[in-house]
Amino acid sequence: MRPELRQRLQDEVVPRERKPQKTKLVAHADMDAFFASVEERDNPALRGKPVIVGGQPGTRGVVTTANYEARKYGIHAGMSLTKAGLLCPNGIYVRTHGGKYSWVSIQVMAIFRKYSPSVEPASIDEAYLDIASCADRWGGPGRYAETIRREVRQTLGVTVSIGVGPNKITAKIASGLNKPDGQTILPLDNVLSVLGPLSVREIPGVGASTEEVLSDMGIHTIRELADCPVRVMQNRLGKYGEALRRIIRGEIESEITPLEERVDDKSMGHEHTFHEDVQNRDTLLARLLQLVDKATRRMRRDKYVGTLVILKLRSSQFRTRTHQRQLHHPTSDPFTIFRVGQSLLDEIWREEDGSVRLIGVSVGHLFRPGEECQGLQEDMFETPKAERLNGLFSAVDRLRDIYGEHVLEFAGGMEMLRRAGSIESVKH
Ligand code: TTP
Ligand code: MG
Repeated sequence: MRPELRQRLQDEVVPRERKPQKTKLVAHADMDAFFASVEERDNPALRGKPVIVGGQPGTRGVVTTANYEARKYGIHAGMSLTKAGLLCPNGIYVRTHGGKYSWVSIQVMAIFRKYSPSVEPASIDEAYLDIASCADRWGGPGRYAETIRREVRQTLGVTVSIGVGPNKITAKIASGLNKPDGQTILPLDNVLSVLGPLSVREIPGVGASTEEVLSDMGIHTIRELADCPVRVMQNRLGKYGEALRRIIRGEIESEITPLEERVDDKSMGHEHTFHEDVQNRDTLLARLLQLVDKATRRMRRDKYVGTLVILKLRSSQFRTRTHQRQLHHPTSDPFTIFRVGQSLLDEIWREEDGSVRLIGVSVGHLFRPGEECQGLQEDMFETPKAERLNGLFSAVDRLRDIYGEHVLEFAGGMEMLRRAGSIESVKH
């Protein structure tokens, strides 16, 4: 986060308890079609039309978000602008205005802080609020959520959906059930009455491979997962499986870590100045991969995950540009971070822009995941894959401890260098 933004944010923050606290009641608030809603707010001519944020169709780059109108055409975040253009040729395509969304995000978080002693921003447009001690003051969680939603709508002209549950995961599922501009309050004594019929894929962190393991076990719905005997769960999915089952039954409390208590802006990153300025995308990507590898190695060592990727480029004329993206889930996975770095690079640089003197990448908003979320963020429930990758990374880290950093390089990076014909240019 830029220092001035952080300062503005901290100015809004009332001094509060320093220790992360466990809470029995969590609200998850997530803005609706966030970037697109801000664009619609600022240009009423867009309202009611399919709005796609990211850039012009046919250009390199991806959709960052689409409003609900555009989603009817099958457009979603991450889709290439070329494909979006084919699916919805009459859509309104707007470029991404990152600074504007960051400012709205700061204002939204400031509203949340008026309503909770402990607010944990989870990405640019979502936060967890500890509401155990304050919901009753507003007449219970339902009224409480309505009050916050009204204030956000009236003050900022955009809408937010809210879910309330006994922990972060259940609250996050709930916030998605009545989107856009809705709310869902899970009954604390029986969360399964609402969550039970949903597919296990609705659980944040459960991806295709965990779904496959669960499906093998005859488990498709959240209720079937919750009803599965602990032993069976432990056998198939280890401690993650056991935690998953308990969380979904509402048996595990969450820790809410306010921004000011995160290690946050002590981001971890690396940069490299080329011996000769570089104008080849593959060479830049190969170097990016190595830098990501180094940064994530430090993150793994110190057990950090982060939610912000920042790419820095300096041109041969010493013009420096940085570009950043909030991630959806905290991660230290080099492949995810590299992919985001790559798309940032593609958004701000073209070969015809000239040569690059320096490239850097860092991961910000660092924190150590709380106990209950360990393994639940990102795709950690992709256990077979995650365990394999974790095993692989720790073996690689050990070899590097012994033989030095360059004993092993990512094959992808080597391949890109070969393609670029510049394998020599990055020798250390
Ligand atoms: P989301 O909360 O996932 O999406 P959303 O707010 O657009 O829509 P909704 O919550 O109603 O489903 O993401 C928040 C913002 O983050 C989104 O508006 C744009 C940005 N974003 C990206 O830049 N890239 C991505 O791949 C995604 C998923 C989101
Ligand atoms: Mg959102």
